Amino acid sequence: MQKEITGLTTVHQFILDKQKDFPYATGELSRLLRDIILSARIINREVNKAGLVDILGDHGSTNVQGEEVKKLDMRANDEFINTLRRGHECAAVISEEDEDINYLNETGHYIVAMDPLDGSSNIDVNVSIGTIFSIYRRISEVGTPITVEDCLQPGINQVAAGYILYGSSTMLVYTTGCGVHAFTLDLSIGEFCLSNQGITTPKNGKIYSVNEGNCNKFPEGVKNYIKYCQEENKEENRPYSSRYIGSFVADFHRNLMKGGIYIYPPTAKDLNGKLRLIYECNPMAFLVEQAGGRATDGTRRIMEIVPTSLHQRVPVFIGSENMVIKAEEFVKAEVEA
Ligand code: AHM
Ligand code: MG
Repeated sequence: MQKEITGLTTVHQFILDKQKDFPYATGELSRLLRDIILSARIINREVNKAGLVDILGDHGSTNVQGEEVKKLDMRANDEFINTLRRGHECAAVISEEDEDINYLNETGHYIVAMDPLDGSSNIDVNVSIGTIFSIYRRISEVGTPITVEDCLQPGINQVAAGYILYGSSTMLVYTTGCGVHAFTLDLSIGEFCLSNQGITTPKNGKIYSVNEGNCNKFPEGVKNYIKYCQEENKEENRPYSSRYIGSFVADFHRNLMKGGIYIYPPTAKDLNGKLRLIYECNPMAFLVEQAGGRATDGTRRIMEIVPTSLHQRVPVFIGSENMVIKAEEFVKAEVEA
């Protein structure tokens, strides 16, 4: 269960306190997190202005200063990369928005992977969106050029991961492998303040999240699991509730806190589903496992899959442990039938 919180702790105080537990820590990871948090605060400001788009100028149009107005997801991408470039700890950034690796500082120790603004189809309609990030230590020697292998590491190599949810309030949720902690942005002081320490997700939930509009294109095992979720069974608390925002960060966050399963399965059109292994699935898998949950592609642990390309997609079943195990049983039953 979550620990009780006394007083106000900012995310920076919290990170520094945690760093003291590791006497050999150099502070570089803390500085990297600080840069990510700074970018998040700037993006939060932009996201909050999204409704003013008609006044400020639409995407692709020219604003009052004569500059072309960029899409918000591209602006978020630029913001993160520029801040990380100035910070020196980051050797390279890989992003859902960029085809290739962004090479920053050869002397940096870390690779940052990110989806700068996930669920961006929701921006124009004022629905929650999010930023997802994860951090890897480079494999190649510091001071030499970053290699593709540095960027294609399995999720088990992540040293930190997290997301920022731009919702009814703005929250930062992250892990460095010692539990999952959440911070809420207090706009009056401009700081993320500790709101949930040591989050654990329920082993069983009552929510399933999947785009049911695609159901006809799902594998039989997934269709059967959805039917199971909808069946009447008092002892097992079914039927479950269906909740799907279409913003991975928001759907994931709700399920993390309340218990539930999020599925983006293979479809007849996209055998690997839609979500990206490196930018979306690995960070969430790290978080959910740290909170006591589970993440697989139906058969394999997400974090053990070795990526073969930067933008690789993967089916994902993620959330409360027992719900994911049950969904896997349905997937397996189809394979064996
Ligand atoms: P995006 O990275 O282009 O925003 O796409 C990812 C989003 C997720 O946030 C969301 O869960 C999913 O796509 C929704 O997809 P769909 O509309 O196919 O259900
Ligand atoms: Mg995305």
